[in-house]
Amino acid sequence: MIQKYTYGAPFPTEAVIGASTPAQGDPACGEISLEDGFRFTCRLAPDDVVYGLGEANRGLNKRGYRYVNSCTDETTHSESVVSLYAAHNFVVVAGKETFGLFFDYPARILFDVGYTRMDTLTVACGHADLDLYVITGEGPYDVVRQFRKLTGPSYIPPKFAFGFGQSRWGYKTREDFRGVADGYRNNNLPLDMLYMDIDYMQDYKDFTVNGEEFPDFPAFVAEMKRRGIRLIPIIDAGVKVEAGYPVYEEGVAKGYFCKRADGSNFVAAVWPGDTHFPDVLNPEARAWFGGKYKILTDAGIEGFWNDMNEPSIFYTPELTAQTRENLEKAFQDGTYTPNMLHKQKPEARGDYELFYHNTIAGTKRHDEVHNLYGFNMTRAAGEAFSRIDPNRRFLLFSRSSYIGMHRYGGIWTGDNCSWWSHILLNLQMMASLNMCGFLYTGADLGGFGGDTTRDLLLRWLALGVFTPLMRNHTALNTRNQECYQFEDMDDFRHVLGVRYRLVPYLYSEYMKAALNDDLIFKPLSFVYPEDKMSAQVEDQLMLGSEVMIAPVYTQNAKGRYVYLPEEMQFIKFLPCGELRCEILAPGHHYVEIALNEVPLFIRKGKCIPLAGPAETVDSLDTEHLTMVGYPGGYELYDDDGVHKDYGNPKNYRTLRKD
Ligand code: MIG
Repeated sequence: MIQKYTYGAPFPTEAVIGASTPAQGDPACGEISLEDGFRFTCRLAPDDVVYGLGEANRGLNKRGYRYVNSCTDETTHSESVVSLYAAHNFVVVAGKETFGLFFDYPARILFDVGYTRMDTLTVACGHADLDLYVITGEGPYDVVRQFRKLTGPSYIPPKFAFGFGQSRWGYKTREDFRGVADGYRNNNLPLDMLYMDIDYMQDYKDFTVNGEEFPDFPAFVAEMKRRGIRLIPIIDAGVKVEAGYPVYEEGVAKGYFCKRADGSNFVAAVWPGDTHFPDVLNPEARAWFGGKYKILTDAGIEGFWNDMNEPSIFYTPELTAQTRENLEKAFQDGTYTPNMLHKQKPEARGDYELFYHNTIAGTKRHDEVHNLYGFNMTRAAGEAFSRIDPNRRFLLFSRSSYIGMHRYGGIWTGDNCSWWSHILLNLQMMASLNMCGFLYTGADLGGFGGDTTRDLLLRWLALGVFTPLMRNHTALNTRNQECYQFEDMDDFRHVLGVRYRLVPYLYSEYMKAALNDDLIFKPLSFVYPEDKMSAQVEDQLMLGSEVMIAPVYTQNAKGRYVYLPEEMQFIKFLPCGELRCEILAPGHHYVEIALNEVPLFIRKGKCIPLAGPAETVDSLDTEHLTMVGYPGGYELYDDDGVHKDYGNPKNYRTLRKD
């Protein structure tokens, strides 16, 4: 059951599209205070687990810390970070009593999950204008599934998006891209996508291409496509202020950019220098900005990643003036410290109080609707794609997001680091994100910030093999991270190869989850509610209905401990191409997993299909699949991967394992 409690005058975020029952008074599961903004409080029993929060730091069980949902460009995801790029305001308290809470509120909101007091959950925000949805059900999984119905179906990418992609901030020239394509193709390393970071643009102007490097961009897109590679360009939120640049001029003429209080266009400096932000909370402006993606789809582009849409701001002219004043004063007072020059975040600086949106609910200052910006930038693109070609799927994922955006695109989890702890964080986030509707998602494999190592990349890829978005991405000036940059390339060829062998299964499970508002990744406790130990497992996940995954995430380890709630078949993909299968009894085991092996576990009585090797998704032979696991059947979903004919019964076929 879903009950909706309305406080004040909520902003229409459009996160929810499903049905709920309006309720009177306050929810029975907690206490509400409206004294100072809004505050929800409830007691947590000692064994209660708190799931959810989607893209957030720390474990699957969110207990023991605080999280501030305020979309932030955060480049160091250390343990103490409280805000990342997204605001996914959904939690499930599971235990003594089980219920889900969705706080549909578009601005900064605090989740204190046993931080101030270990036995207390507090959710607080500045204004008592929100809808609170309280979901009760049979258990956490049931609650999550009801929530997923409430917020609508997840985005479905084209099938090629299940291939492997290579990215790096720093590829600039045609020769850079050709070089990476050669590195993969000439070494028979599978690859489907090459990502274009900001340097493909002319002076960082959205929807432009550097004309000197790419004199005939459609021809270059076609050249790559002939090699089985799709180019996926980045789009940033800010539109460069530059006379003669059509996107800028049109936006100004039509009044589609965010405004200051005095009605002038708000200026924020980002990569292009001064920019204006398209007012994507205004439906007309959103349609206009979305329409610009057609410039690139007309050139043959089939996918995009939307960046900097928290929105990230380096500085504003207002801030620059203010900073100078503060510094001058500090010099005079003798209170100057070098810290004063330290880059603060736009929220702390007050940048988000400097501009306004023309929304469906009237004029709103940005800080009041802050968490909806990335959502609506991506929605702009998603809605535009349905106009450009209603029956075709485009690849689309975003950095910033709010619940509701999952209907329009996926997300990547932003600027992680080449740290072992971030493999585990990647795993844990996958399940939390699925709970919030984000199915097409993944992390920068190998790590974005810092220098990767061969073993870190291999272990991380062995997790990435299972994440719908499988992309190796790294920052400017870091060590080369493409799979052909390391010794014994065979190991990389093997691990990437396992991904392609699994694509029919992963795609099938993705589509079933998307079409039934279900999850691909689940905590073990969702599948084994009776098994007490399962609720404590933080480093393994259930994948689809058949598989459990347990990646190695510590350096120099030769294997790991794993917990099995029931008998399972332990499968290792060996570098020679063979599989090693072993039945393991329920309980704890130490399993050996070499650096060049990919482990997975098949649940008792289940089986999964495997394809033969391939170097692109398009060249996979999905007709001839072999089955592994226990004798029985598997219902495979498959389709052309391009169009939207999801309801066709021909998309299902049953495969058998003897
Ligand atoms: O300020 O476009 O998270 O993936 O490589 C950095 C350059 C801007 C941040 C993204 C990252 C991307 C980078 N961008």
